Parts: sequence; C-alpha cells; structure tokens
Amino acid sequence: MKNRRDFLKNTFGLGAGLAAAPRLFSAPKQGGGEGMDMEHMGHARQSSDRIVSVETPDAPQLPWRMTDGAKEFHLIAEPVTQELMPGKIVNLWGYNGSAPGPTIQVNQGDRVRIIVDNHLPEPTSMHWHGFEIPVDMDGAPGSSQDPIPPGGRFVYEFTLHQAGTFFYHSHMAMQEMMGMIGAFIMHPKKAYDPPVDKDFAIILQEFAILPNNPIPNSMNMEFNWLTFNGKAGPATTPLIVRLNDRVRLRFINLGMDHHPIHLHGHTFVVTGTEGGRQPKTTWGPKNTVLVGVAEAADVEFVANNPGDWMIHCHLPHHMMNQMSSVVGPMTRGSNGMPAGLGMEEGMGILREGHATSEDKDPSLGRGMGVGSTRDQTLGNGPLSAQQAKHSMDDMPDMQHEGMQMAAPEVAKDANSVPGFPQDAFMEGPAMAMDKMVEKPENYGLRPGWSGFMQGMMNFLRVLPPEMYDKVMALREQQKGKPEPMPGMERPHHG
Ligand SMILES: [Cu+2]
Repeated sequence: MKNRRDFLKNTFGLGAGLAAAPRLFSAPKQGGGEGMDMEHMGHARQSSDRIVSVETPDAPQLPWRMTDGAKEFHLIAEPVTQELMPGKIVNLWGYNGSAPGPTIQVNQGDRVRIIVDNHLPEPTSMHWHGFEIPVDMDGAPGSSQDPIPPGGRFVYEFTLHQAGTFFYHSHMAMQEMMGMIGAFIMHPKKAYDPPVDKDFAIILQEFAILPNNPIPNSMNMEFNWLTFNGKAGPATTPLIVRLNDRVRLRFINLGMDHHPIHLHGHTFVVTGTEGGRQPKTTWGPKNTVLVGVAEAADVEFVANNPGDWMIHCHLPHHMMNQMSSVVGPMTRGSNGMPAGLGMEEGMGILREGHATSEDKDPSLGRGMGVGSTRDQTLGNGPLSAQQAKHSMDDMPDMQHEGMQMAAPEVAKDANSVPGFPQDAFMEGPAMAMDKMVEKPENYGLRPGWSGFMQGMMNFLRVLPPEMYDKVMALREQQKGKPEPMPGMERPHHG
C-alpha cells in the first residue's frame, strides 16, 4: 500500500528540474489502484505553456488512469493514523491512508471519474466543493444520493469546465472534523498570466486532542492541534523556491476557525478564491490573507527576498502545539499537570442538570475541561534554563543545545512580574528538535530553529541558486533512503 516513503521517493525525483518547465508529477503507488497507468501521471497539461504541477508538501498526490474516456481516480474513505509531529501519533479519518487525503489534479475540460469506497465504520458521502456538476453527483447525503454505507461504493463522474483551487470533503459534518478533506486542483486550459514557477497547496485543519489521547474530540471547539497538510510545526516541510521565482500558494480551509495566513518578507496579491481566478483589477497588496471556513485563497508574489521566511496562521493559539503553555502565575506552586482526565472531566461533556444552568453550561461541548468546570493545579515546567536543561537529560531525542542564547533566559525578578511566565518555555531551546525533523528541505536552517515552530507554521525558503541546487541534490540523495522522520509511515486499516 501507499506510504510516505513512496511519496517521498517520487517527490524527491522532481529534483533540480528547471522551474520554468512544465513538470511531470510522478505519483506514488496507490492503494486500490492496481494497474495504474504510470505513463499518465502528469497532472498538468503538458502542452500548455508553463503550467506547473501543484506541490502539496506532506500530503500525497493521487494517480489516475485513463478508462473509458475519463481520468479515473480511486479514493478510499478510511481511518488513518497520522503523526502530526514526532511522537504525536493520532487517529484521524481520511482517504487512502492520509489526512488530508491525496491531492487530485486535473485539467479544465477533463472528463473525470472518481470511485469512492467507504471503509469507515459508518456511512459517508463525498462532496465536490464548488463544482458546477449535475446534482446527482454533488454528494449531498439524503438529498442528492443515499449515503455510501460501510463497505459500499459510489462512482462519481462528471466533466469539469471550471479552473482553480477546489477541494473534496465528506459531507458528514463530524467526519470533516476528523480530517476528511483533500485538495482538488483544476488547471486552466491556458496558463494564467503571469505564469508561476512554483505552485503549492496547503490545507488548513484543526483538531481538539486531549493529552494522552490520540482521538480528536470532534465536538470540542477549543483546538489545540493546528496543521498544514496534516503536519504541525516543526514537522511541516518547508516550501523550497529559487530566488526570483514567481510563486503561487493555495490555501484551503475546512474547520471551525478562519485563519489569517501571514507571509514574512514579501508582499503578495490574492489572485483567486474557492470560486476560481480573480481579475487583476481586484489585486491589491497584502501580506496576510484571511482564509475563511470552506474557502480557498490563491496568493502570488515574486520571491525576490532571499531567506528562510515564516509562513503561518497569525492567531496566537494557532502557533502552538498541544496548547501546552498555560500562562501566568496560576501555573506555579503546584504538583504538575493532571494529564489523562476521564471523559467527563476532560471533554467538557454535560453531566447533570439543565443544559444552561449556571454551573453546567460553561463547559457544554466546548472546553477542553481545563479551567472550564473547576480549577486545576498545573505545573508549567522549569523556570530556569538550567532546570530546563536538567529536565531534558532523560530525553535523549530532544536537542540539548544549539541555540546561541545566553542563560539564564528569564529576568532575575521574573517571578515577581504579574503574568509571568508567558512564552519563555513554550517556545525556545527546550523545545528544539532539529534532528528529529531533519530532512533535505530543512538543510542549512539556523540551529535550534525547530524550537520556535509550532502549529500552523512553516517556512518559505527563498534560496539563491547555489543553495537551491544543494537542497535539490539532497532530495535526490534521499531517494531510496530510509524515511528521514522515524514513525512517519502511516499504516491504515481496511
Ligand atoms: Cu489559525
């Protein structure tokens, strides 16, 4: 079955191709896709000048074969295990072993057939978000079709006349919050003006997952795991571009929050929405784009500023992992974090009484439990750099040094300052794990960088030619080598 290694092998194969040339996107071997015609893995129409395939770092591409006059894809809805970052393995639902599911790329005008098998333990239905197709192919369960029962199959088929950044998702609400979405790129007949050299898609997702629990609470509204293409920083794979490339980034959001996505060091224009291309007259300068729920946003810019630039959601809580930073003096003088609460205490589920009674409703379906129903004593970790280092001695995989920072990292009178601590130990050298997330795309980043990357954070690496070639050569070397990130293979059931 498909796994991360196959994907990486193929992705690294893209290597040092000229940015301006249309690329064949070599796709992974695909579960359920026996007999896939590997000659037809190119997604973008090759005859169109300068249309490049869309890269979805950390998420696979879906191969297709030509059958009865249609591009045929095969999606399997199923439970998946996914490593959001090293050691954080969770149970999501997705497609073909991945959440988000694999990226589909077609050309405007294509006849497309998508076989959807349901390997979930409950019914599902697939919706093609924004597609102008016949209603019986729309995937609205109960109205346009019967839900696909467990073990069942539905074959969708339509001709696509649109172009732009689209996506597919389960039309069962709670399944969406378990991860069931994938990108669906429709390339235009003719390249947009101006054409781009690099094209990336990033799916924004969020999950509420208690400590010591691998299963998202899809009812919860306090999200503590925020991902780009199924990875939380620092496990997100940087976007690699060459200095002066024209770059398109396509953001797709399916969750409970809108995300203001911010890019450092560059000014971009919004060139498209979930509805397709926008006319140039609407393009104004921006560096942050608000990607609303169920929306997509395409932004474009010339990467003319060399460096490793952050690209991230700007909601502060969305730049955190595990929401581990409980801030302020309440975090001290305690006996530690009471992890692993039971369902009732932890999930904020109504226990007794009227739903809106004063002492019950604050936690109804919303809270992580922490602070919502009763006070809890919490420890917020070490309060000095020395203690931090000491406490890490038992954690061989964590990076112990590497930052060029002087100790101690807090002021002498820190404990007397109201509000302290805020960030000192949520981010910083104590959280660095450069080695654990080592991969070609991370080559040459400043030592200790990973201690400051969490949640919806990634790099846009604008590399001068020499460095660009070096990273691409490393990718090439990586081909056939063992998975750089241990535990990243995603076995799945079914
Ligand atoms: Cu956000």
